Amino acid sequence: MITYYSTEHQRHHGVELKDAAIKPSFENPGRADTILAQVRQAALGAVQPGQAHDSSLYVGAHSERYVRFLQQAWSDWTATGQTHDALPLIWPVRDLRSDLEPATIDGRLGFYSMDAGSPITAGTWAAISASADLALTGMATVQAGAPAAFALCRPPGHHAGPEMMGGYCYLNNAAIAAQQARRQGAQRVVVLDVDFHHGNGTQSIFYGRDDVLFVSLHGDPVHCYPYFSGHADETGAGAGLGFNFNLPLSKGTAWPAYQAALQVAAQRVQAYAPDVLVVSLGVDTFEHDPISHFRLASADFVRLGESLAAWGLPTLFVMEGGYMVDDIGRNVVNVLQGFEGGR
Ligand code: OKP
Ligand code: ZN
Repeated sequence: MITYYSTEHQRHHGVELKDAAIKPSFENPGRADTILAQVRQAALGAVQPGQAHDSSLYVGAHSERYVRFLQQAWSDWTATGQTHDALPLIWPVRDLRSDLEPATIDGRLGFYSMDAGSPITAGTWAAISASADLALTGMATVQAGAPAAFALCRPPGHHAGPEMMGGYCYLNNAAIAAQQARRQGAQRVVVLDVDFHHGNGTQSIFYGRDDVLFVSLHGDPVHCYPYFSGHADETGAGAGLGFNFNLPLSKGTAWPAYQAALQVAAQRVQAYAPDVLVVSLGVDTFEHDPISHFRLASADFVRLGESLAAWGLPTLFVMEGGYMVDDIGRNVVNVLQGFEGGR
């Protein structure tokens, strides 16, 4: 299968707050580079650049004003005389006003985020727009008839909601691709999220809709980030009721329980009869991931790919998380090769 990759991701290298200190983020450029190296070494297929798309195609998954905020945030920030990475430090929780968009960048950073995990840096817009464009390019390839494509997106996207960044995510690459599939004629789209963390952003974007089914396997939010979404009783709202399916799993989940949950997901997806599948592919379910708590072994990722192939759907893989940099390339390639072998 074709891998879509852009060097623009290297322009985004931010910080995060960890252990009461500002440190280089776990979400670093080496992640995409090591995945690319393994894709090449495994001869998975061609590696191609993405096509540039107009940012209006990000609207639908996101609001217009949020996309504008992202595009202008760094210049708004430097206009205040600051040159270090911008992080939000205040949020409009419960009793505070969340109906007014602040005029200042300090207020806007909090207004448009859910945590301090997504710094705005000089190269953030270049990287996130290129990342979203890879997902759009991959979707075009799948809609043109390819059985599968891999968008090697970085930064990831599944925590980004209609109007918020967070958890290393800014533009929701998978949701943008799903929305584009609908624009281009797909009637029903499934987004399956296998990242360790709940894809709260994707859930939120499609929560009121029945044309995109969101299915997620993830660490139970009782114990795992993002803590405030991902419970099984979040099943959709309004027209979307019944079209959001969360499968929270305990810390320590290994392949047997994971496979069982995947079978439950498969049944729901089959009943929905989608035209296309978008897989939010996080490999932070790996047993040695430094920030996650499942126990999948490298060989299990082959089985994951084989299982997904059995669904028999045109499939776009969109890269999400995975932080054990030495192993994520192999684990990603295992999924993709398992998928190709299982077809
Ligand atoms: C992004 B993705 C928990 C710290 C959590 C943010 C994690 C974002 C994960 N100790 N920090 O879903 O892989
Ligand atoms: Zn994750």
